[in-house]
Amino acid sequence: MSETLENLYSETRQFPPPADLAAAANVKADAYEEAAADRLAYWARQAERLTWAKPWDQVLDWSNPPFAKWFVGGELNVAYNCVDRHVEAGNGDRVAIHWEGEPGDTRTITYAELLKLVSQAANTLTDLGVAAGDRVAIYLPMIPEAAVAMLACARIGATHSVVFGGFSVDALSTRIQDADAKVVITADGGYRRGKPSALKPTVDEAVARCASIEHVLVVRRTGQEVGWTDRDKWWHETVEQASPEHKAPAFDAEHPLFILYTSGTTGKPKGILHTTGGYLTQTSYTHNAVFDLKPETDVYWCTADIGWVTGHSYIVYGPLSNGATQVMYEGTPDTPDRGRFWQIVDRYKVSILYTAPTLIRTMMKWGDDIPARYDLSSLRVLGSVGEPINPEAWMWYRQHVGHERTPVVDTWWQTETGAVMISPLPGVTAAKPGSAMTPLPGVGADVVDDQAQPVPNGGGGFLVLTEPWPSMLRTIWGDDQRFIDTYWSRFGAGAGDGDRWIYFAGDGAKKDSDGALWLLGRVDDVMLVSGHNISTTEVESALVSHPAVAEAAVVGATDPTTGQAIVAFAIPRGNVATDGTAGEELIKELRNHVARTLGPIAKPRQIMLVAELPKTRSGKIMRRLLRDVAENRSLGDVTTLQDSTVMDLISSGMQSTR
Ligand code: 6R9
Repeated sequence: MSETLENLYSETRQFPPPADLAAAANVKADAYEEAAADRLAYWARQAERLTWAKPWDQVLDWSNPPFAKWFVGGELNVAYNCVDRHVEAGNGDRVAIHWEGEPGDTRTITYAELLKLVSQAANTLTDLGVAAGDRVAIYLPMIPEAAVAMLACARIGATHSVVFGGFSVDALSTRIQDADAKVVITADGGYRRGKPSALKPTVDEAVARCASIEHVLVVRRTGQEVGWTDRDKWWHETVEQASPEHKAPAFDAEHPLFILYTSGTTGKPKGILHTTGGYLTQTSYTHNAVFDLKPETDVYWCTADIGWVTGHSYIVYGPLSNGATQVMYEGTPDTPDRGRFWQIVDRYKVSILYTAPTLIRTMMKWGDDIPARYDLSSLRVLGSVGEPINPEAWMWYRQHVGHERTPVVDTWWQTETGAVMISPLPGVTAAKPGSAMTPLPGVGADVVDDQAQPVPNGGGGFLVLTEPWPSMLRTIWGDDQRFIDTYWSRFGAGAGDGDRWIYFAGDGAKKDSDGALWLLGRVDDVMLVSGHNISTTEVESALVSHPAVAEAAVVGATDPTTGQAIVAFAIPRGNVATDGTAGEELIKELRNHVARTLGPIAKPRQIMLVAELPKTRSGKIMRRLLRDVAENRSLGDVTTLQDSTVMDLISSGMQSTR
C-alpha cells in the first residue's frame, strides 16, 4: 500500500500581481527574508501594530510545548484596539459597518457609534453579573449586534462562544454546557430566504437543559412573538438604555478571548480556545497583508457568517483592529434574486471581497450573465477560504468577478490556527489557480511523508506546521489531553520523534515543482483505489474543469475489486441539458474526462448528476454523508448540515441509479 498521497493534477497558469498594486502593496517581498532572519522579532514587530497597556517581556514562551504563551507579561484590551483607538485617532466618523439586512433595510455604523454600542453592552453584561473569565454564549443572526456582543465580551474579559444561528437545540445546549456559559445573547429571529426565521424558541429549549444560564439577552430583529420568562431581558430595554461610558480594562496577553466549537467528523465537538494578544496580532497582521487593506479607501466585505471562525477573524477582529470600513450582510445570496451579492458590491463599491469556493461554484452554476449585469469595477483583491478552490472556479472568479485584473488570494487556515497561515500576498506572489502558494512570512509549514520527512518538490503527503504561531489555539477547552492527541501526537516530539513539536493539520497537500503548496482535502477523505491514495480534491477539480460541471463532490465507496472505488456527485452548470439520454451521455463523457485529465486510476466508477450537495453552514461539502449514501448506510450525524432535504434527494437518486 502506498502511504503518501498521490498527486495527479498539474496546473501551469500563473498570474503575477498588477504593477500598481505591487508598487503600493502593504507587504512586499522583503517580508519573507525579514521573517526568516528572525521569526520572533518579526512577530514582535507585528504585535506593535496593536496598542498595549503594558509591553510584553518575552515574545514566546515555548518551555512547555505544545502549550504556548505569546507576548508574555503584556497587557491589552481587544475592544479598545478594535474600536476606541480609532476614535481617539480622529477616525470616529469613519464607517465601521455598512450593514444590509436581507429584506433590504440598512444601517451605517461609524467607529464612534460602535464605541457607544460596545460600551453600553459591556455595562449591561457587567450589570447582569458577567465578570472577566465568565463565558457568554452568542446565538445571533448576521446583525451588527453580533459584532457588538463579541466586542462587549472582549471588553470586559468574558470569553465568548458563538454558536451558528442555524444550529439545533442539541448543538446549542451541548456547547453551552461544555463552556458552562452564564448568559446567552440571542434575537427573536433573523431573515433567511425572504422569511423571518425564529431563534428564541431554540434558545428557550436549549436553556431549559442548561442550569448554568442566568440570563438571556434578546435583540428584537424580526418582531416575531416570543416566549418570555424572568430570565429574559430585551436588548433595547437594557443595552440601549445603559451608560455609553465604559473604561476598557487591560487583560493579560494570554487571557481567554473566545471558544469556538469545530465539529470534526466524529465525536464531541472540540472547543477551540483562543487568547488575546497573539490572536489579535496575527488576525490584524494577516488582514492587512493578505488583503492589502488601505483603511482610508478600501471597502472590505467578507461574506462569512459570524458563527464561523472566518467571521471571528475577518469580520470582527482583523478588520476592526485595522480600522477598516466593511460591509456586513444578513442573508442568503439568492434573495430576492441571484444578483444580490453583486448588487451589494456595486452599491457599496466593495474593493476587497472574501468569500468561499462553495459560493463561487454556486455563482458559476447560476451563469456568467448575472455578475455581468453589475458594475464590479471597484474590486481590487479577491479572497477565497474554506475548501480547496478548484482551478476552474479560481479562473471564473478572476475572470467574471475580477475582470482579469484582480489578484485572487486563496487562504488556507483553520479554526485552530486562528488566522491565515498559507496564502499568496496580492502585491508579491504570482499566484497559480488552485494553489494557496506559500506560508506567510513568519509561518512555518511543510508537507511531510508518514515518517515526518519533508517531501521533495513534486511530492505529496501531510500538511504540518513546524513552528508555533501567535494565533495558535491554546488548547481544547477543558481537554488538554485531546489537544495533544489530536494535533501533536502524529509527528515530531509529541509522537516520540526528536525534540521538535510538529502540528498535524489533518489536510493532505502536495508541493509542485516550484515548491508551491496545493491543498488536497482532509486526510480522512482520501480514497484508496487499488492501493493508490487519491485525493478527493483532484478528482473534483478534474470534474469542475469540464465546461458542463459547476461543482462536484467525490467519495470512496467500498468495492470488491479495487478496495475503494470513486463515486462522484456532480452539479451541472445552469445551461446544461441532463434529461434522459443527455444525462447518460454526459456521465459517460465526464468519466472519460477524468480518466484523460488524471489517468485511468482516477476514473469514477459512478457519477450522479445532482442539484445540490450536502454542506455545512460554512459551505464545506459533507463527504461523510455522501459516503454513507454511496455505501447504502443510514446517515450519520447531520447536526451541522445546512439543508436536510438535500440528503433525501440525493439518497433517492442514488437508489434509482443502481
Ligand atoms: C478557515 C476555515 C478548516 C479546514 C482546513 C481545510 C479547509 C480552509 C482552505 C481549506 C484548502 C483553503 N480549508 N481553507 N482547504 N484551501 N484555502 O475554513 O476553518 O472551518 O476550521 O476549516 O478547511 O481542510 O483544515 P475551519
